[in-house]
Amino acid sequence: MFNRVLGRREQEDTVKGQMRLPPGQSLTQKFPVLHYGPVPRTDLATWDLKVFGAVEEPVTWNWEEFNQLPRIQVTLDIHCVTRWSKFDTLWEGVSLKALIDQGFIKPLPTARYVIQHCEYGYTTNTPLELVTADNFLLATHYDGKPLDLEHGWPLRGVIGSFADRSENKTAYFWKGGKWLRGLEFRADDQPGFWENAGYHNEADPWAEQRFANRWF
Ligand SMILES: Nc1nc2c(c(=O)[nH]1)N[C@H]1C(S)=C(S)[C@@H](COP(=O)(O)O)O[C@H]1N2
Ligand SMILES: [Mo]
Repeated sequence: MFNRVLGRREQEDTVKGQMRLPPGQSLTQKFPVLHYGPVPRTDLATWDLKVFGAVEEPVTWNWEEFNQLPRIQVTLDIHCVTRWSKFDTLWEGVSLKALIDQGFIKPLPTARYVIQHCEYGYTTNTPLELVTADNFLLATHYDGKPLDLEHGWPLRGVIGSFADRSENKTAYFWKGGKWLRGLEFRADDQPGFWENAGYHNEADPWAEQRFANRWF
């Protein structure tokens, strides 16, 4: 009798009670698509991911090579700056932390930031400690299936919170680049697309860091 799908509002009250709803956000049961510009048509035969900058040796993986890297699944709550949050989203892909721990990527001691480079020149900047935590993933799959084209197929960055908030540092979802093609390690920070457009550089949803205050 009670095993019907919960309504949006009931679900929202539940996650609110669990302290999982950041201030100013509301729960969505859908999966909105948000990006600037067109959706790229990627050919897996020519796709690659380049790791460069402040690393001991630059690395380039083609699609086949990328798929041989160690894989994990992560369940995250994701928070978009446009005020929707989506809970218990299941992602599968490659952990940047694992790639570094296992010596696939060797950052120089000077590396402090990672710039995600995407198709058509979209970039977003992330501190190294944020993208080497367990709540950041280089994702190929959402909910058990390859990413939809518009959600970043074949590869995207994903950042979110764990349900128990064990990993406190997180960022709004724009800090996960869709159609990812490069990871640039840097000693100095370099604002990305939305960060240059007036969005907050750190973008912590728990602190409601939506916009860079100086503009308002
Ligand atoms: N390449 C690229 N990645 C991007 C964006 C973009 O414009 N281009 N927008 C970001 C923003 S603002 C959000 S909220 C998420 C949305 O991901 P979704 O469309 O899968 O919900 O992608 C992020 N990654
Ligand atoms: Mo966004």
